[in-house]
Amino acid sequence: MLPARLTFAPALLGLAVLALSACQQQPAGSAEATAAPEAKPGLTVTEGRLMLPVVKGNPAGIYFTLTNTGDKAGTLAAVSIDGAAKAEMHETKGGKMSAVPQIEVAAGGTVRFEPGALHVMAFELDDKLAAGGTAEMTLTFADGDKLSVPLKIEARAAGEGMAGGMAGMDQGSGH
Ligand SMILES: [Cu+2]
Repeated sequence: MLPARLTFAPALLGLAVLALSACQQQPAGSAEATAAPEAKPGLTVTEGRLMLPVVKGNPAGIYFTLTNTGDKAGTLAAVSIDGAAKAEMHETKGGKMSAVPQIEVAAGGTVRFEPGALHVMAFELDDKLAAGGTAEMTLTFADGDKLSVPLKIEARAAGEGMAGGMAGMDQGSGH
């Protein structure tokens, strides 16, 4: 009887410790779930950056990679930038830039927004958008789902390799 009790007690203690840690984990897990309400399942944004214009008052270029790891296609319908009055999806082709109303990201597919190609432009920038900081970008999908991510704000250096693509953009945005 005595040896049985001795081995039973540590087992009970172990159960109590397990129950305690389970209780502690639950609130942390649910807080995490509510902290990111604007996350679309299966869709992620990486390498998000906002390139400030060389000339103040010109639009900024926004570049990122949108990846769909889900099994359903997603249709990106609108982009907004916290700190910009307006943002549009554009595509540069043959030196000309035109607005793109929506972009489909196939299941398992990737869409790149990059200089001289598909990109986002943001207009009427707030002064709070400064190089070295971050700006929040919100993507709105055709089904109403949203995805918010931070963009790294960068200043464009004169004579940068992407200058050719940017020149086309500046030209197009002039009218
Ligand atoms: Cu553009």
